[in-house]
Amino acid sequence: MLCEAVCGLAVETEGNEVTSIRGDEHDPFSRGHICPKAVALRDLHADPDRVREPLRRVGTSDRFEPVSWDDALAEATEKLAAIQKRHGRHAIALYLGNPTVHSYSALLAVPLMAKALGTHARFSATSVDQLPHMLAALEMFGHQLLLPIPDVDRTSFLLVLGANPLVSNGSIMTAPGIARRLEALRARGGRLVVVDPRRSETAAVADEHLFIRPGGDAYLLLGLLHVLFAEGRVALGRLAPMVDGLDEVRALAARFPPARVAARAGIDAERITKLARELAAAPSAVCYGRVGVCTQEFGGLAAWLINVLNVVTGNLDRAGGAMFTTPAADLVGLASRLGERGHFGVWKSRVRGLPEFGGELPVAALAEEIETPGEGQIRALVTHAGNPVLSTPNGARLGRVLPQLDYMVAIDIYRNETTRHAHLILPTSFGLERDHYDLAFYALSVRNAARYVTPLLAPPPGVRHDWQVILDLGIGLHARGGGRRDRGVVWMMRAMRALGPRRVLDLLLRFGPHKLSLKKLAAAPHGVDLGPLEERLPSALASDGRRIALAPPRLRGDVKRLEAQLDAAAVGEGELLLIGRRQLRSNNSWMHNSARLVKGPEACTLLMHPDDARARGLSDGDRVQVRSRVGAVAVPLALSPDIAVGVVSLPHGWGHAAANGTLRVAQTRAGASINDLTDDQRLDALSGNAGFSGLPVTVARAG
Ligand SMILES: Nc1nc2c(c(=O)[nH]1)N[C@H]1C(S)=C(S)[C@@H](COP(=O)(O)OP(=O)(O)OC[C@H]3O[C@@H](n4cnc5c(=O)[nH]c(N)nc54)[C@H](O)[C@@H]3O)O[C@H]1N2
Ligand SMILES: Nc1nc2c(c(=O)[nH]1)N[C@H]1C(S)=C(S)[C@@H](COP(=O)(O)OP(=O)(O)OC[C@H]3O[C@@H](n4cnc5c(=O)[nH]c(N)nc54)[C@H](O)[C@@H]3O)O[C@H]1N2
Ligand SMILES: [Mo]
Repeated sequence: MLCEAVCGLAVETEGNEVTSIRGDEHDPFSRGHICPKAVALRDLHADPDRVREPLRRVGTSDRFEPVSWDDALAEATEKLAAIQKRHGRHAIALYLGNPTVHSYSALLAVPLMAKALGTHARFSATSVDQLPHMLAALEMFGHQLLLPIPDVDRTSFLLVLGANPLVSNGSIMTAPGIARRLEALRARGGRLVVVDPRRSETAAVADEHLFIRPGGDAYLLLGLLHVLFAEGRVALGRLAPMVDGLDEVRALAARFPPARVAARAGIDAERITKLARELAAAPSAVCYGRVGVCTQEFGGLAAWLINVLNVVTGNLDRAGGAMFTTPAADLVGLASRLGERGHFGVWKSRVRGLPEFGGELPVAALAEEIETPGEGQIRALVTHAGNPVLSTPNGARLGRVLPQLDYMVAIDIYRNETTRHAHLILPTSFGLERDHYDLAFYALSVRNAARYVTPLLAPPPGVRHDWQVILDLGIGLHARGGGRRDRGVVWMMRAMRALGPRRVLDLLLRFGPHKLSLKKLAAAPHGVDLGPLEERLPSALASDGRRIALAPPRLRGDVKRLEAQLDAAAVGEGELLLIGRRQLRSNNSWMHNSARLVKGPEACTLLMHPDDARARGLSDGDRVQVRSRVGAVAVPLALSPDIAVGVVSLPHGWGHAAANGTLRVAQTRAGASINDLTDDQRLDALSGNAGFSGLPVTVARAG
């Protein structure tokens, strides 16, 4: 519902109120696991600050007034159609936030609406998150969503780069109760090694933690590959006949001996060599990388090289390695069969020429596309379940330019830092108020599993379901002459509006690999276990000839950029490198209005190593100003030996001071937004993904 771990919940209700939320011990997959975010579902359901009826801005003021759904939808579709008729289809931008992926019905409705809208100005949280993984999958396996999942339950060696599953609960690794799974790994004699610039909660329970310099992962990975090739430890096993490009990778890796990359990675050459040997010697091993390797300047390279490492150690598609799922509702399999694999760079953004990926442009380009006049300028914006002012690089700039839009519609449950700029807020049901199936996350899961739940609570009377609002916008826009003339899409939107996405889900399950149905799932309300991951190659590959491209030219070509930085001076005088930090009682930007989650000591603090503090004459608890090229924020300092020297860390999703009266709990715990510091010009130049990690900043006592 709001988390990739898909934990089963045991919820008790009285009338339309939740009286208790616990972990569901009968769920075969999550076995009772739960975290504080799930318990907070009840706070959000009952939150008096939630938007419970459509709101329309009064003139140009900051005030909103209630408006009927009919009037709201008529206004929105008229205005949007008029803008498209006058300025062209691409004058409307669409931004899809992270919770879109957590609702199967929104996930099914959105692509239709996006198609009907027919704009190239599509954006989403993908380009501040997993885009590099998707690019690597597209280039190597032929489909952007063929993402290999670490088989944590069977591996004997888990190498984690840039992920903190003990706090995040696992990402692109749906693994409820991950702490238990990691304990089991170690109990059966396996090893857990975590590579992170901070001794994270996960690093703290690992056999070994290696501090890495932010952005150093691609260097480390090339060093590991160098050793494997140089020492003849490459063993593709049964993958050998499916793999192209091994020689190219060998030639590349030859240029990066550990001694050459060690300083840049911040890890000793001997340790790199030893790590490569350990990986090769383990009965099974898997390298797993997540947000920390994606949101950096070499995210695409790191994501690619992680897959390469798993292939050349023979660990792709083998038990205990990195495997592909067999989901009960297999959207990727279906899309592959229909020839829809994803694409990259087919068009470019107008101002900076950044590449589209899967039909979306990097969100780092959104503000400049609104701000820069000329043909193709963005005039209107529709957001669904997104808060880009707090979640995208240089979000402050976006916050400044949103008021320049001719029109903005936000489909959201809150009036927050982003949606407050809308002309119209369309509120939706949430969480326990709708039926639920984890369409996206069972495809990214460490075991094959399935569970469907019916709604437990009635939504507030003034809201509609996300999918209804999304489809009504698409259908209405089309009726008013906006969007793209595409009868097929309009027909599909009308059919889904009439029959409901539930029917589509049922069909996906029936025709899926496990031949399930909603009826079968209804008989198993705690969910069904469909067994461990299975070998799926080569049949699951979507590439021509079902081959694995180990060295796609685009990825290989980016190594030049990495090499060019190898010897460049990395850090300026007095500068520190900023990284992020996820927190257990926080979920990106939008759960801070739950008193249960935000109580306790201030969470939005800057972590710094005591040596760096001493050098600046700073002490624990000082209020400091953190400054980057684009902005400055003031936050309290927290000293800790757990962060690497030269690195500082600030969590994201905070900065609620602007939510004047509309998020009454969050504003008392406002904090500051790290994305007032992150730079919209600092990207992974290959993929267009945000380059949050390793941002140069200076820190001084706040004046
Ligand atoms: N409680 C909670 N859970 C969440 C979320 C949340 O906000 N709160 N968000 C959800 C979402 S949307 C996602 S995508 C997932 C993310 O899931 P994860 O990726 O597991 O979560 P992060 O905590 O961001 O982990 C990234 C780690 O990378 C490290 N890091 C930073 N820079 C570098 C680098 O250059 N190299 C390396 N090797 N490491 C680096 C950071 O210190 C951090 O420990 O979490 C999800 N779960
Ligand atoms: N510096 C830095 N920035 C980051 C990250 C980082 O690690 N560091 N992490 C990035 C990552 S991984 C992600 S995924 C993005 C997230 O970026 P976004 O998706 O833009 O932001 P969220 O904070 O998830 O905001 C979700 C919005 O959806 C609304 N919402 C919640 N549930 C529903 C629902 O059911 N229906 C509707 N209609 N609305 C709903 C909330 O009110 C909120 O406005 O942030 C990214 N930003
Ligand atoms: Mo994310």
